[in-house]
Amino acid sequence: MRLHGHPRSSATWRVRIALALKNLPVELVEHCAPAGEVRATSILRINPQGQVPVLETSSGQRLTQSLAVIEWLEEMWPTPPLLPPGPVLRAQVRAFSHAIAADLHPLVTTRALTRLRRLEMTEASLRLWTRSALAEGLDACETLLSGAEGPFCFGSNPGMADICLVPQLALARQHGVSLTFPRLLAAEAACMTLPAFQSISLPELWSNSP
Ligand SMILES: N[C@@H](CCC(=O)N[C@@H](CS)C(=O)NCC(=O)O)C(=O)O
Repeated sequence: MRLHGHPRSSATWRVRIALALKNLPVELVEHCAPAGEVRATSILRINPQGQVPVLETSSGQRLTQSLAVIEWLEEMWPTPPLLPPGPVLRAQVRAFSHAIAADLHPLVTTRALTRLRRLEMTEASLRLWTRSALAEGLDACETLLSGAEGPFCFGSNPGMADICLVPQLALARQHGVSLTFPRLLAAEAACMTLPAFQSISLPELWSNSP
C-alpha cells in the first residue's frame, strides 16, 4: 500500500497511526505544496478534493477521507480492533471521531485559514479564530468522554477516537491553546506509551506568524 500525505497534515497522521497500530507496512509518498500555495498539484491528479491523505491499496484503488480509510482498514484487518464491540459504544467512538475530523479540524486547516486571509482577516483575528475553534471543539470532546472508561478515550485499548485526538492535541499545542482537559490529556498520555503514536511530530505550522 502507498499513503499519499504530508508530514504537517493531521489527517495523514490519523491514517499513519491506524496503519502502525495494525502493524501494516506502507510506502509514504509526500506531496508538498509549492511556496505560497495550499495544495500540491500532484495531489489533484489522484484526489479530486485535492486533499491528503489518499491511501492507494495494493490493487491500485485510491481511498480518500481519513475516517473512511480507517474504517476500510478495520474491515480488511479487524485485529487489533480500532472500534469497540457493541453498537452504542461504536456509535460513540464514531461521534467523537467526527467531532474532531468533520467539525473541528475543517475550521483550522490551512485551506480555511487561507480563505479567511483572502477576505483580509488580520493575523491577530486568525489566531483568535483558530484558538477559539480548537478550545471549543476540544472542550466538547472532553465532555463527550465524561462517561467513558479509560485509560484510552473509550476503554482499555487505543482506537479510532484516540487516533483522531492525539494529532489534534498536537496541533492545538502548536497554536498555543491552553489545554485544560484532564480526560483528553490522560488518554493522550496512555497513547504516547505506544510506538504507533510516538512517531507523531507535526512541524511548526505558524513559523511565519507574528
Ligand atoms: N476530511 C479530510 C480532511 C483532509 C484535509 O483537510 N487534509 C488537508 C491536510 S490536513 C489538506 O490536504 N489540505 C490541502 C487542501 O485542502 O488543499 C480527511 O479526514 O481526510
